[in-house]
Amino acid sequence: MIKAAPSLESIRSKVADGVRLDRDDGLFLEGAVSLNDLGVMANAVRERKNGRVAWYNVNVHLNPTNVCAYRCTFCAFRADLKDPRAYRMSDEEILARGAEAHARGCTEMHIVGGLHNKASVDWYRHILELVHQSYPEIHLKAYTAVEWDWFERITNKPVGDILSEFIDAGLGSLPGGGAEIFDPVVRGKICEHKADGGTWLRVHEAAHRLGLRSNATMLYGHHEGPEHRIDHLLALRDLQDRTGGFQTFIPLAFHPENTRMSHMPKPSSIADLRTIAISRLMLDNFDHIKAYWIMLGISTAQIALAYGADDLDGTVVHEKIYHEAGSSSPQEITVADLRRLILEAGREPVERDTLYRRVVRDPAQPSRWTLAA
Ligand code: V47
Ligand code: SF4
Repeated sequence: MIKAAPSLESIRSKVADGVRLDRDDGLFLEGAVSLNDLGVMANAVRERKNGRVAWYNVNVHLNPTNVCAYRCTFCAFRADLKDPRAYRMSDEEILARGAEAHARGCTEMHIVGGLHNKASVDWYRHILELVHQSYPEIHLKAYTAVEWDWFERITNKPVGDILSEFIDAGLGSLPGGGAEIFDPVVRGKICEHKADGGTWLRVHEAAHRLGLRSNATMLYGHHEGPEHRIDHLLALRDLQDRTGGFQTFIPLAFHPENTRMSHMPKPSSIADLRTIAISRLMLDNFDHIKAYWIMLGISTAQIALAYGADDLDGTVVHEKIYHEAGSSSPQEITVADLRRLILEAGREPVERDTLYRRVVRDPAQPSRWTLAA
């Protein structure tokens, strides 16, 4: 039987009935559907999955080093070993960051950085041990698939074994970074030597098989086209069908400033909202879509809560990767501001931990928290 070409009506009825969209539907959404129509459909899916809730968390970032053996053309964060900007944090500095996170009542520390040419895997594991032993209540969401692949390359051990050793040191889950765009030709233009798309997926699969949850990302607004974005989403959806280990998807808009692609424009808010809505529609087996306010800017992130997103990420103290690339978002946001932004968007703010469990704060002492029963 010849398959009918997609139309807005056919996609609307699939979305209403909870029927999975296919690649042709995705390409149709990309090329022929208005932002308003995308938003209405994505919002329906978002409300089906998360009701009125918009999630946020209280977290801090730790980028232990900016020295990196790779040279991704989109990266403003990395430095060569001898660059005056190069740094590698000492144990004292890392522990001070843990103490600060504890004092602020953070439930999560997000740890990612460069692939330091002179650091051993032991150092990366030691960072987790340091923080975990002093502050075991803080969930460590650590190291992207690119870093795990690097650890595999420098130790010659299978990633499953390395992950198990790091779980013993305090690893709680994996962040979604390093996915960029899986298409090999586009990937070759922006990050030629680092882990390829198949490796990124293999690392996350290994993590899921060990019981770890992880996140997924997609970097858009550079050399990729609609077909690369749709194929990227489909590859994530396939893995999620097999493992169920992904928690949230985070579309990441390319920030050109201070990068080797600084001649390119930054994606518009329209492109941001379209990407969020299409992601929500294609990733039917993901519970959450995150509008990362640091990357989108606060206003677009707030509007994204009506275009498929149900999560704003968190207070994000000490973020470096986007601020080096010209993000004009503030360095951090207070919980009161996050809650106000969410309420203003007509949503119900709910604090979560990394694993999307509800967090309850002591009103008299907000840095004290427990998980809801
Ligand atoms: O992998 C780097 C991206 C990622 C630029 O898992 C850039 O909860 C745009 O993955 N312009 C790291 N993007 C950040 C990341 C992340 C962020 C928030 C939450 C989570 C999570 C994960 O940032 C990199 C790369 O894709 N990136 N430089 C840039 N100039
Ligand atoms: Fe290194 Fe990551 Fe920057 Fe690529 S994106 S150069 S792997 S720090």
